[in-house]
Amino acid sequence: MNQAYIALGSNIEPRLEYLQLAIQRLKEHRSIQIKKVSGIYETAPVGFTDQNDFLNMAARIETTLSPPLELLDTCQEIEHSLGRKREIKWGGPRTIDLDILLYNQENIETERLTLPHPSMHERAFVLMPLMDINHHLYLSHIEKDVSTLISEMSLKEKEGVVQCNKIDGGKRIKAYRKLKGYTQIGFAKELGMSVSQLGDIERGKRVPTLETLEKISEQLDISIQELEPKK
Ligand code: A4P
Ligand code: MG
Repeated sequence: MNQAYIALGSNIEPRLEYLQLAIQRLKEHRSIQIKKVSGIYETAPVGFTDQNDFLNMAARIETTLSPPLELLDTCQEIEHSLGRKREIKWGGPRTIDLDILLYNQENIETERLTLPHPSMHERAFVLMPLMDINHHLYLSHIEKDVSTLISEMSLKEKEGVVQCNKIDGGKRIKAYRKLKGYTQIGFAKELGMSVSQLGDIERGKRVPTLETLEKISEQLDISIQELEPKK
């Protein structure tokens, strides 16, 4: 059996649905078994930055598809079936992108396929999901494991990659705030923070401190557990 890691990304709505559908198609494929999937991360676009934020995740699979070009064909069929069009030549918006990161320990460089994926080790939106799957995953082509690579990344790179449970926490704060009839400006004032700070929390871009959460829970008269991101 061959072991492979696949990175998935979408930045055209409904993003979550595209990810779910792609995982479902991989699952349904008779030559593929999904062994583990990562959490879902919302990530700022890298490269061509004038486009929507992505949702990214990764999966570890086992497959009898061999050589790896057969797996690439399958990934591209799934992309196509989910409406993927290639309008901007590189790195533009997409309903779904399936990249093969690793296929066993193979090193391949052909026109259609490069393995390991050439930029995987530089991208927080690939490495953070991979770390969910396997902390100690060792990338032999650069002689480092995933957690070391992440620890070497700048805070700025990592900040652009937010686990979705934080987004959910922010959404809940926004929903309760509206329920209680607060405007964003009014509520930010109550909390002693700026509107943009509160906006970042509600969009899941900033993790509220415990102190802020306590204030929010007091103002909205709900338990702090209600506000915490779901684990
Ligand atoms: N190809 C070569 N090697 C591989 C491989 N290991 N896996 C070829 C998959 N495909 C591989 O890919 C172009 C060609 O790469 C394919 O024809 C295939 O034969 P594509 O999917 O058609 O086009 P693309 O995705 O726009 O190009 P590419 O090179 O995959 O772009 P990137 O570098 O992956 O950039 N920011 C965030 N936050 N999250 C993202 O997911 N993705 C990109 C795409 C840019 N910025 C992003 C994200
Ligand atoms: Mg791609």
